[in-house]
Order: sequence, then C-alpha cells, then structure tokens
Amino acid sequence: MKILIINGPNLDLLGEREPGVYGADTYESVCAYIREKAEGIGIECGFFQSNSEGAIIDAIHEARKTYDGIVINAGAYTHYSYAIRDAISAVKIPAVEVHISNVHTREEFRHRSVISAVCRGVIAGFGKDSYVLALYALGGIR
Ligand code: CA2
Repeated sequence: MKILIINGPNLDLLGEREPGVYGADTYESVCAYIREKAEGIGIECGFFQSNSEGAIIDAIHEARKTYDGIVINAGAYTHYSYAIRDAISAVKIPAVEVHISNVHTREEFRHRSVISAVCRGVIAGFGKDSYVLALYALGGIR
C-alpha cells in the first residue's frame, strides 16, 4: 500500500517555534519517524509539503494516479480552503485529516474544518503520532 503524506503551510518550520504546541521535532525528523513506523506495517510513504494552496491541490490530483490514500495536514487551510476540500472530494482515493495539536482545545477558528466532511476520518492531538494513527486507519480500509 502506498500513502502520500501531505503537509500544508508553515509545517516546514516544525521544531523552530511553539514546541509546546507542535513538539520539538523538525519537519524532516517527523517524516523520518513516520516512514519508519510505516515500514513496520508494510506501508510505503511519499511526502509532500507546500505553503501554497494550488501546489497542495496539484499534489492531491497527482496522488490519485500512484497512491492508495492520502494523509493530509492542511495546516490553516483546513479551516477555510474550499478548493482543497473540492480536490479531496474529486479524487476517489481515501483521505484522512490529521492535526498535530488538539485543535478543539485551541482558538475558536481552529474548531472548524471545511475538509473533514470529505475525509474518511479525522485524527488530532497526538503529535507526530497523529500521522501514524492515520496510516493504521488507512491500512484497515479495503
Ligand atoms: O495542529 C495542527 O497540525 C495544525 O494543522 C497546524 C497548523 C494550524 O494552523 C492548524 O490550526 C492546526 C499550523 C502549523 C503551524 O506550524 C508551525 C510550525 C512551527 C512553528 C509555528 C507553527
């Protein structure tokens, strides 16, 4: 099984600021951690990060050709990007929405996701393990 892990805006800065919210690991070390855990359950991962909405949409479109599923942390786009929502909806492969932090304990604007309704499920609040839990979830979808 091949899964694409998509990360949105500012997640390339992981480990540089707000370690209390997002952890102390860098983006690269989080990817290495996810890859290692994925290999343990027989999943091959690709990784994509962009700060641009259009590039994320292009990655979702491309994923449908070579991947079996998507794990997406759309960053702040989660809360307002109908274009990313439409892209997830347009591709037939399943997507799981993830967040490192528990968005529901934070500011009101983070409580709303416009992409949840087109994802198979949502995992939030488990740090870098949110991504790993999403891989387990996708591994169980047949
Ligand atoms: O908790 C998450 O994973 C979020 O998707 C992260 C987004 C935020 O806008 C969402 O509401 C919740 C933002 C990521 C910002 O990443 C930073 C990385 C390093 C330093 C500061 C922010």
